[in-house]
Amino acid sequence: MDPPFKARTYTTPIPENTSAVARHNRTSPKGLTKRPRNRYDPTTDNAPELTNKRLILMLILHDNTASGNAYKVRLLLHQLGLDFRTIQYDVTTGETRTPAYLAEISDIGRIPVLELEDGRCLPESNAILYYLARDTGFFPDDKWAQAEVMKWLFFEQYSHEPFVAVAKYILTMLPEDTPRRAELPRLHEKGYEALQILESRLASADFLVGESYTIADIALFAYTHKAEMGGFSLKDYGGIRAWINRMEATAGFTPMFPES
Ligand SMILES: N[C@@H](CCC(=O)N[C@@H](CS)C(=O)NCC(=O)O)C(=O)O
Repeated sequence: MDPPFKARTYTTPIPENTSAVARHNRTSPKGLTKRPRNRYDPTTDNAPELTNKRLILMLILHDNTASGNAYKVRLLLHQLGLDFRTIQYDVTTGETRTPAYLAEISDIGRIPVLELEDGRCLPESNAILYYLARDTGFFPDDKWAQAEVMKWLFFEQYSHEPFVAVAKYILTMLPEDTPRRAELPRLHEKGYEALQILESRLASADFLVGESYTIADIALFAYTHKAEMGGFSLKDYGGIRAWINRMEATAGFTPMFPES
């Protein structure tokens, strides 16, 4: 069992007195203010005045360190070698439901959201995986294989995450006496159905699609490898456990809880 997560905010030294940069200087989501979508266009805007520090425009992940959906994106960003910063939100207290968040970051009201350098914000973990992976080795060229990746992404969102992730959420993020514990038997029944489908594939294959590692593996790995936090046992799922070991050996792998 992992230790309880500690929210962290990464801050990068940045110049002051520039509106574009001020938006990057948020260390708390409570500080969000309304802002134009396209924050800085180098072809038309005057460059912000620089101090002795450099202007840093980089990808921002609106994040929560305990979220498997957010971890999918962090893992792929690491494996692609892309620089990014994160802004942390408490997902148990409505920080992603404020009017400012809904207007400025995502009308869906959840993390993860990938904010591009030009200020556009993309929600939905699997859409973000697709956006980042499309022209890379993490997404196949073959049309059939592409559709198979999509199959697993939709499976993850409809048949796996609503059970495996929600059980983890109830057991690790809510108080011990939450009435939501009554949901656990059904979540476990449906979650094990999803794990069995994964096991059927992984008992005889190294990865979910074809012979190689794709974003389908990343999407399913996130909550499957932490299923025990939701009260599931992977003891009888040898194919899944071997796949988890293969995933952890991929180049540029980063764990969900780096401090553990
Ligand atoms: N389908 C979404 C689900 C995202 C999601 O459920 N995010 C949770 C954290 S894992 C959240 O932001 N919860 C806060 C809330 O719903 O207010 C995805 O895959 O990105």
